[in-house]
Amino acid sequence: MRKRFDLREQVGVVIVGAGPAGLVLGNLLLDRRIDCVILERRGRKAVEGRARAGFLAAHSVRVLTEHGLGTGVRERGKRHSTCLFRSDQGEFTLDYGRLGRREVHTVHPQQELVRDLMAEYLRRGGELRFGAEAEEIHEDGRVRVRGGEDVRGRYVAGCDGHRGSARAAQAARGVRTARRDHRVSWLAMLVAAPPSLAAVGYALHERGFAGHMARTDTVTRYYLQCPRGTDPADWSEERIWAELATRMRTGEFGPLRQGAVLEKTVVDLRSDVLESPGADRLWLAGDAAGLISPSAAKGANLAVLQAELLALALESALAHGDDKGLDRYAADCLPRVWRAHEFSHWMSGLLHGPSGDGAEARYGRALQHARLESLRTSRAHQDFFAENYTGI
Ligand code: RFL
Repeated sequence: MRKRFDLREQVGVVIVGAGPAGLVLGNLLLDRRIDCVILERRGRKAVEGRARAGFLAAHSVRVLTEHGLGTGVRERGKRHSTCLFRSDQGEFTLDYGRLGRREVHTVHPQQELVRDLMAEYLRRGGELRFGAEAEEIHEDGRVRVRGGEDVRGRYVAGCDGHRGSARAAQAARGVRTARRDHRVSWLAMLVAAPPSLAAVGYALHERGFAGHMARTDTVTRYYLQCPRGTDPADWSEERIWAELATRMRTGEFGPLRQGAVLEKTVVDLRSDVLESPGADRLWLAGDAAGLISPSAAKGANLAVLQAELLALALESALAHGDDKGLDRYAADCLPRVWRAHEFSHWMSGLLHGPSGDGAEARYGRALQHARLESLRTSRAHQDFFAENYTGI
């Protein structure tokens, strides 16, 4: 029988949120025999069905594999090592697996990763409460659960995303946030069709960016840059495919494999980083500690990195009474977080040119093309791209 914690009792770590950050952390803590409980505000079906990321960096795969969490990624994940750029100058492919550090991505949809992690966490005897929304996190490690009893932890790990209660608690302590609104939005779609390209596709067009990313043999993600405030309902399937065809220049490079649009949401590209990812009893990881725009596919990978670092620090504190790891947590993760943000910002500049016909817009678009041309022709630039594209 699995142990059910009496939620009034103090546990080692109360983890708020069962996304990639919370589930990796929970598994790593159980591996180190640190007791924990995960509180998740949604139901299991909703958590397991939330399609978001898909590209796992080599570092993430290493962490999963080293901790016995890599079976799904190994068995169902697909190696990915090329990307393709299209513009009015033609197209070119970068075989980034042969550039930079020669690292590749593994494509494994986030909802499958979450399912794998959840199954393993429960198999290891972990306690996971669905429908348990943390309303407030107190300085003494008490977490108030909506409609339920308080839970108390020696430590609380805020892994509840960028709109969760951990952020609110940090803000109440006066922790500041650095943020950037990239002033760009994407219509993000999941389509019931096999990938149309063997590579990640980035299309630069005067009408805006379009992207293509493999997910599985039968599902592909597409992106269309759209104005802020766009209502997805205004985008019929017909309009989506016509716009994708224009921006991906199918007349020149061949058709896309079409299928039903399973999901369409608008994502506003925004980034932020909390200047401190925790103190005392409350420590944050993943989107709770910083949100990164999806332009370079880094968010889930940063979540895995931070969960790994936080698990080590919490183990030292709880098993050995040594707080040095927690004291160092910010210094260990923030430089890597900022490097990912810098690259993501660089990528955003590459993918999104300004619209309009004014002098500033024309200048901005010319810079965008110069950057693309440098990437096409300069080996040094390609190595920079590859190292940062796959690196965490
Ligand atoms: P998550 O995944 O948001 O999980 C947080 C969990 O906390 C729960 N929760 C609460 N539970 C209890 N009490 C509360 N008060 C709570 N408030 C929230 C939520 O229900 C949820 O289950 O955060 P986490 O774990 O930090 O993981 C972050 C990643 O999900 C995110 O960064 C990525 O999805 C970003 N991202 C990508 N990242 C990549 O590394 N590679 C990609 O290819 C990639 N593609 C993407 C993306 C994000 C996208 N969107 C939708 C923004 C593509 C898209 C379109």
